[in-house]
Amino acid sequence: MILPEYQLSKEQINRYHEEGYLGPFAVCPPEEMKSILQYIDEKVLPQKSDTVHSKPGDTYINPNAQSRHLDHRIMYDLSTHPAIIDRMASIFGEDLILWRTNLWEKKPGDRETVWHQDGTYWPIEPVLNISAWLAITEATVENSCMEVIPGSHRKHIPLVKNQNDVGWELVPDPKVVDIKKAVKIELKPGEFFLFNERTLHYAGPNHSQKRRLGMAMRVTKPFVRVYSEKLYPGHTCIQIKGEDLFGLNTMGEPPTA
Ligand SMILES: O=C(O)CCC(=O)C(=O)O
Repeated sequence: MILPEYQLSKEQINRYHEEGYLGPFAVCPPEEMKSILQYIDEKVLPQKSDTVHSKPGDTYINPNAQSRHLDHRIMYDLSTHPAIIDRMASIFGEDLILWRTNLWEKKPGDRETVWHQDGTYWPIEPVLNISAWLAITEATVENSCMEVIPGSHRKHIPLVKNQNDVGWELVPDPKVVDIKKAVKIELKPGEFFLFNERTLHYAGPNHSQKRRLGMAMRVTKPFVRVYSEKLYPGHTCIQIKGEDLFGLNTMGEPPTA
């Protein structure tokens, strides 16, 4: 069941399909993100774990920032807030699997996240996903808000060798990426937007003195095979809505604490 306040209209669903993204929406008012930020800083990001690894292509991501909804209830509850999940269900239907989350931190002076299409790098088949990018701190043009190219999800951009040294080995051919069409998505803490697995997106360098932290939730359908073992040993998916009639994936339970 979708809560009526989070049900997207037909017009919004059409816009998502036309443009490859939708939002912003809010999970909570900015003040409520303060305690979550404090929790992340104290309990999530500093925690070193041998079982959490980054993957090629994720080399600049703090390994402790991957799928922490699997070991922190607060992160699980945030990732699966009905304001996010019910809007996703308006587009994808009731049966949903959360297969990954990422915390994305940009400290003052940090480099950009290059233009990319997520699905190119992901171990899922078929490549079908809806992401939410949630601002934990404010995300502005100065401190590296996300940018998207509307309609770019319609085609796969061929990959070429990355010419700069920002983490990714292969990137969509910059000659084909029309950045004049980019839309900058500034968000207050607690706001998020939705985007497609092929929507071209980017986040600029952090030119400000303010740190920027966001969290991305990756959600798919039970008929999609998720190669969890390619993320890291012991990684699991979690059924977050509806049912799973396929049994294709390694499933886990939400953390209790
Ligand atoms: O936050 C960022 O810098 C990039 C986020 C991103 O690429 C994603 O969520 O897919």
